[in-house]
Amino acid sequence: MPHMPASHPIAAQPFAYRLPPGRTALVIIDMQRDFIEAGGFGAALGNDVSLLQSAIAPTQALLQAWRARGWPVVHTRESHAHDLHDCPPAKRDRGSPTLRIGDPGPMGRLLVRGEPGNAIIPALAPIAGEVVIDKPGKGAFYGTALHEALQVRGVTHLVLAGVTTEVCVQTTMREANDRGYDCLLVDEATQSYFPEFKAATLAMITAQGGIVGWVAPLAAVLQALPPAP
Ligand code: TIU
Repeated sequence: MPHMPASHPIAAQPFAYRLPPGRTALVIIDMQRDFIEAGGFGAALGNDVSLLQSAIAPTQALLQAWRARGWPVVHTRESHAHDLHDCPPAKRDRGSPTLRIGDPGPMGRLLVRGEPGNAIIPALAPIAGEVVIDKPGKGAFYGTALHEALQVRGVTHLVLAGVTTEVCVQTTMREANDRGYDCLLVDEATQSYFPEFKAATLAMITAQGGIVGWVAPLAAVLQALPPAP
């Protein structure tokens, strides 16, 4: 890792977050067509997917900042194998969606790896050198090699973005916190189909002295980064 100037503390809740340059991964959770566009899994569950649009530009800003500094970037996709062997009946059979995981929809089979709808949205598409994790669960550590991928890169801190705040983002953040990562969630870069659930999640994360981690606005993060080389 080339020498990096120190970053300033980020004005975060519940207190300042210090980010080690080069050892902090940006983790973008499930910014997939399946959740953000019409005809995907999120819509099949009965949600208004337009609510997630506002997270795209702030996540792009973080992605640009990380790429400019050569810092590690991780993208995750909630996805299942073609034969659904990694989708337990408890997940596929839950509730009464209009289409279930694996059913054919307008963007291909819902939440199935390699289908058009399972791709990350073009605005945030991964580039060479970035880690892409296919995850069968809501948390990005369950059933994946994410922890190992972070360890070999010397990552100790995670800055999180993505959707949805109270489901895959919060589950991943809790898994990461238990594994010893210091985690910061960027307010504008995450979104939920339920605004009240997003607000409650941010409050839960930062309560009790940061029991799960930190939350900060985008501007506070960008302002605190050392200049790009
Ligand atoms: N339904 C919902 O809010 N979320 C998910 O099913 N997955 C993710 O959060 N990615």
